[in-house]
Amino acid sequence: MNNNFQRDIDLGLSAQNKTLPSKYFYDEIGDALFVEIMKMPEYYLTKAEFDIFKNKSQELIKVLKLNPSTFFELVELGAGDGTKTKQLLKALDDQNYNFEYMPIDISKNALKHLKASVNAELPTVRITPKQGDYFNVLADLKQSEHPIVVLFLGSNIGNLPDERAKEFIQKLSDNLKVGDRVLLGVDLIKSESIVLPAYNDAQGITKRFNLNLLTRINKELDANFDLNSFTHQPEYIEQEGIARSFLVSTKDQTVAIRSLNKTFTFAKNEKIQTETSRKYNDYIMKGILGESSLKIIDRLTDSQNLFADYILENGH
Ligand code: AVJ
Repeated sequence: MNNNFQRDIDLGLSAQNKTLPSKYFYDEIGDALFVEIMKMPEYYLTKAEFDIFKNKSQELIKVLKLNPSTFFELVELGAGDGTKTKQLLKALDDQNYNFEYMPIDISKNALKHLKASVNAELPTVRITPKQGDYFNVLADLKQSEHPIVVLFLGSNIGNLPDERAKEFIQKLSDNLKVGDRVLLGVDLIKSESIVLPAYNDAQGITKRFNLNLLTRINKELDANFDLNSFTHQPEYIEQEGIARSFLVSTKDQTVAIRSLNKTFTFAKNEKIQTETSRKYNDYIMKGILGESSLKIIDRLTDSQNLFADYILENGH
């Protein structure tokens, strides 16, 4: 990881338009800050998807075409804290559906915490965490004849540029059998007045989350970024439906990254892009599904129409 980290930071900061990959937000501090972001009143995404899972669990079960007597694997990509998923697990468990819940994550620690909380709250739900790469675990599961329902929630796919998202969908469908289903949660395109505050909460948690990337580079690559000389700047273009986060240099400055034996110069007002958060509509979703065999069979939204859970089925 550290070698990749070092290489990716070097590449991103050496480019004409500087970038840093958003996947590196999530060290221990970043994980905790993201939990705080989800509690911010401006961050509507988590609340909206929770609304669907809490108030439309019966509809979810229906559109996923689940059968109480046919065993299935409920696979979740990314462990999270399970707040949303537990609503669905509870509804399935109450109605005696025959299934096993299988969260997949790279982090052993995240899986350990999730298993403990599911065991405590829903002791009759079978949970088998799988540590590893999403696609390796799915490739293993493809060997079994049980139907699979994949959950990929939280608009996590939105961090991928459209071309990468398309590749992700293609790989996902390659690792599923005919008839397997996917529940893909995405944020919907809406006005700037709602989206921008979600990435610029009044308490400044998102700002700390963004700046933590520089703290992480300082710690792990022995660098000397001055956190007071960069500001957090989110932008959103409603016509394209993409929110982007930047760190902006507030002055002409030079930063040394000792583990790279290099210095990087930043002009006053120069931007480093740290994140892309794509928003969707049916047209964009269809474009991303592209030539893959995953097809939209339904879509549920929250009561305010902020967020959508697309139900996809894998064809031939
Ligand atoms: C977890 C990728 C869905 O893009 O909204 C939250 C991460 N970044 N605030 C998003 C995030 C800044 C989030 N996702």
